[in-house]
Amino acid sequence: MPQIVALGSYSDSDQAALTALGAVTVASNDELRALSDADRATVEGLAFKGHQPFGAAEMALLPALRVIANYGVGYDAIDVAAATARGIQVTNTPDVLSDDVADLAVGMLIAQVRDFETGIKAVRTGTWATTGDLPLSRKMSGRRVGVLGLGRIGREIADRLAAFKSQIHYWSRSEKDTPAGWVWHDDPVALAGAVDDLVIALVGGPDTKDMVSAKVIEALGPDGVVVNISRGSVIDEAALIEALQNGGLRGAALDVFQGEPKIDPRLAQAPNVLPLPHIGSATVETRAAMGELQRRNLTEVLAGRPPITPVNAPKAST
Ligand code: 8YV
Repeated sequence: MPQIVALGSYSDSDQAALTALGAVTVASNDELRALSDADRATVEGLAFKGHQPFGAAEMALLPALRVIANYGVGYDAIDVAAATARGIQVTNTPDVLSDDVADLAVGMLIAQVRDFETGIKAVRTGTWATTGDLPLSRKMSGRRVGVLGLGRIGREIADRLAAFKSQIHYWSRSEKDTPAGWVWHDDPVALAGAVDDLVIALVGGPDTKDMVSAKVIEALGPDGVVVNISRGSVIDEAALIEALQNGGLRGAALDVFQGEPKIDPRLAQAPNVLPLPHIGSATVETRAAMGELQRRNLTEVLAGRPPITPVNAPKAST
C-alpha cells in the first residue's frame, strides 16, 4: 500500500531516491485515477512534477493526502486554494534554480541582440565564405532592459544584466529595495516604453495571464527583444506572433510557450525567435538540488515537521 505517489517523469537518480522512499510512480493524472481505490486511499504524500493541472477533483482521488511537494518553483498547475481548503500542505523548490534560470535568460537575450542565429547559419551553410559580412547586430552592453517581475529569479537576472552595464528598469506590484539607479514602473506598458528589451520573470496563473499584451509589445517597439523564461501564459501569443512577423519586434527568445510541448509552429519556425524546450532549470546540478528539496519537503511533512519551503499554510498542519 503506497504512502507516497510520485506523479510525473523523473531522472534516474530522482526516481531511485523516490523508490527508496517507497513511492509508486504514475506518469499522469489518468494513471493516478487508474490505481485501485484501496491503493489511493493510503497515499499521504504526492511528489508532483510537470504542468498537468492538479485541482480539487484530482486531490479527491487521494482522501488521505497531506502534502503535495512540487518539483519546481512555479506551482500554477496546482490549485493551492483547493489544497488549503482540504488541509493539504503544498511545497515548492525555490532559490535552488534561480541561478540557472537567470543564466539562461541573459544568454538568450545576448544571443538575440547579437543575432547568433544568422551567424551560426552563415557558418553552417557556408555562406560566410561566399557572401561576406553579415548585417550588423546591436551592442549588448548598456542596453536598457526591463525586467517584468522582480522576484527571486527576476532579481538574479537584473543583477547579471547590471554587470553588462544595462540600465535596469523593472515592474513589480510594489517598489523593491534595489541598487541605486534601478527604475521601478507601476505599469507593464510604461516599463516596455522605457526600455530596449523586456525579460519576463513573472509567476504564472490567472493574475498574470496575457500581461505581455499587444500594448506592451507595441510600447517595446521594433528594436525590442522579448525574453520569456517564466510561463507561456503570460504572453498574448497572437499579438507576439503578429509583431514578430510584421517588424513590430526585433525578436523573441522563448523557453516557455502556451500549450507546451505542442507549441505554435509559427513560434517554432520564425527566424527571429530563439525557441528552447523549457530548459531553464535543466542542469545536472540544479535538478539534483530540486529533487532533494522536493523529497525533504515530502518527508518533513510526513514526519509531522514543518516543510522547508512551504507555499501555503493549511490550518490542519499547524
Ligand atoms: C519545471 C519550472 O519545474 O521551476 C519551475 O517553475 O518551470 C521548471 O523548473 C521543470 O521543468 C520540471 O517540470
